[in-house]
Amino acid sequence: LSAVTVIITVLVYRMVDNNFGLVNSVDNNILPHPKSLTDNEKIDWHDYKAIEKDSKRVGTGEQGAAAYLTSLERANYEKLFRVNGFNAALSDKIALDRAIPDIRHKSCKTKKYLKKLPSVSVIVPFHNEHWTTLLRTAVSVINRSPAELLKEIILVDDFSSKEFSKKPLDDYLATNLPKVRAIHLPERSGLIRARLAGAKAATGEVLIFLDSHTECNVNWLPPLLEPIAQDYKVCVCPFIDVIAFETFEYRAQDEGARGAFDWEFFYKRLPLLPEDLKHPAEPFKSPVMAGGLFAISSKFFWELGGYDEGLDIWGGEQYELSFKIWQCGGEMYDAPCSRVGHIYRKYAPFPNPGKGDFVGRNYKRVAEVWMDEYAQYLYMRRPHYKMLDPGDITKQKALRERLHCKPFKWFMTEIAFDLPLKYPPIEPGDFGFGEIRNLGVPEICVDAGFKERDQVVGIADCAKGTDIKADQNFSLTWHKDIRVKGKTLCFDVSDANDKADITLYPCHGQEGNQYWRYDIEKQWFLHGGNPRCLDCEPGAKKLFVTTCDETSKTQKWRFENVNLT
Ligand code: UD2
Ligand code: MN
Repeated sequence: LSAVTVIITVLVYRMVDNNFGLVNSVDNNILPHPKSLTDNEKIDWHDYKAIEKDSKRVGTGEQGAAAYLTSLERANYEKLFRVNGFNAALSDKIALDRAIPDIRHKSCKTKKYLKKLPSVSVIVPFHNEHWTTLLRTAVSVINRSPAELLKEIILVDDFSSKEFSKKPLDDYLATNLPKVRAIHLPERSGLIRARLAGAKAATGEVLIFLDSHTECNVNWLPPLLEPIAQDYKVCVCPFIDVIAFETFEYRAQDEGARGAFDWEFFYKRLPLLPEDLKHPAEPFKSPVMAGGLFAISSKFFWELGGYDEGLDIWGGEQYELSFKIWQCGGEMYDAPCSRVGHIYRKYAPFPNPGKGDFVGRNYKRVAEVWMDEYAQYLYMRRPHYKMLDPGDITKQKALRERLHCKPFKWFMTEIAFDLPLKYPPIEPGDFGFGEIRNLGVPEICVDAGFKERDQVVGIADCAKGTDIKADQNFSLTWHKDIRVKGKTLCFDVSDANDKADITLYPCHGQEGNQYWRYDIEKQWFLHGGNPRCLDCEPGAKKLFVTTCDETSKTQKWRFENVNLT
């Protein structure tokens, strides 16, 4: 009898183990009954010895401070900057195990997490990554992860041409970083298939993907793992901090936001919801991930078919996986207590490997498989996508069918419900457009003078739409900015002093310095939240904003066409 009990117990434990101890694989929407009290036990995972040691470090770039090269050291600067898109010469001066500031919300510092957490494989694809930024990524993972949770780090070399990427790297890892190994792909495969190769080789219960120029911060791992331990169909992203490409200074990008996109598929961010703000240390739902840094159970990743293998080189995979997760029964969260720094490069230094518009093809694959009728909004802005051949997508469509994934409309209404307010699929018409004519002085109009970025806008004689030497056609768009017709340059005022200039600057659509309104009754163009009025001095040929004055005649402007609806 007791032998039978032992066998059953072993079986039960094995089954439970495969689900990370806590997951009920039959119905993941119902939290499992705790096996025993100890399963829900939470502990303080902080490594106080390491924190103490880090706090004492001094030197170049230590504690995440901005660092600089001396004039002698700048010899290498240009060359290394050009091939990396960041200050790689400076990286070489900074310790691989430098300390970075713990900028988590204060309530993260006392937060406890489940004692029983799944094991982890960290996967880092890289193509021609610089030696020290690549190794710093690995070292920060090792030094800031509990050893018992970290199974391995797999660096997937996507056919790099820098010679140290092969044998010197393997040798270095074998001698210095035994938990880290490299896989060398025999041809350029792109970051998506590189991640897939890493995921196939991984043995951990949870896969964590990182870019090859990142630094993990204090106690980054438990906040990523706990939600997955509770439900294997949850994907968790850390907060992505900024490592400045020039100085390697470490700082927050903001206080958190929900991931989104616009209809050209640029990654965008939506504000947190009121309930998210109430619990600053708790994970909150995010519609899409930034792409590079996230944790997902290996089980769920492969249930979702991993990534679409047809996605080439770079781009689109963040949307594919995010849509798939949400539409096919999973959830995605951002965990504020997990922070990882990332070098946002100044520019991508890799030449196109002769593959044409691979980003366009990737986007089209994602749109065709996952976005249903919403795909048209992408094609409206990029009409040439209609002609692009996305290749064979039958496998992806079959997967969507087999997993009974929900329609994109569900994703848009339930998860990304506030996205269309900020990024409307169909852009509303302009509030007004045409000539902006002064009512205080006859025949004076606003004139952009064919100026470019960072140049000041002025006034000129009104051209009445005929003079090709005039640049007097403007629109007040639904973004509440004033655009020069035919350009994506906006009227921008950054000076708080009186009679501040109006400068042309690329439109950002975020109001602020580019926020304008037209008051039809007063005939004022109002700038900013603390409004000032558009005004001019015809003698000095100057256009500016100043305190609004009901008695001023030069503050009155007639806008040629105003949309009254
Ligand atoms: C962002 C993501 C990135 C990825 C990308 C869209 C973050 C912080 N970064 O752009 O992870 O989702 O959007 O695809 O969210 N790589 C290869 N082979 C290649 C090209 C790149 O292995 O052919 C590696 C590269 O070394 C790096 C990673 O892929 O480790 C991401 O590339 P990136 O850093 O150029 O992308 P990024 O951060 O601009
Ligand atoms: Mn990156």
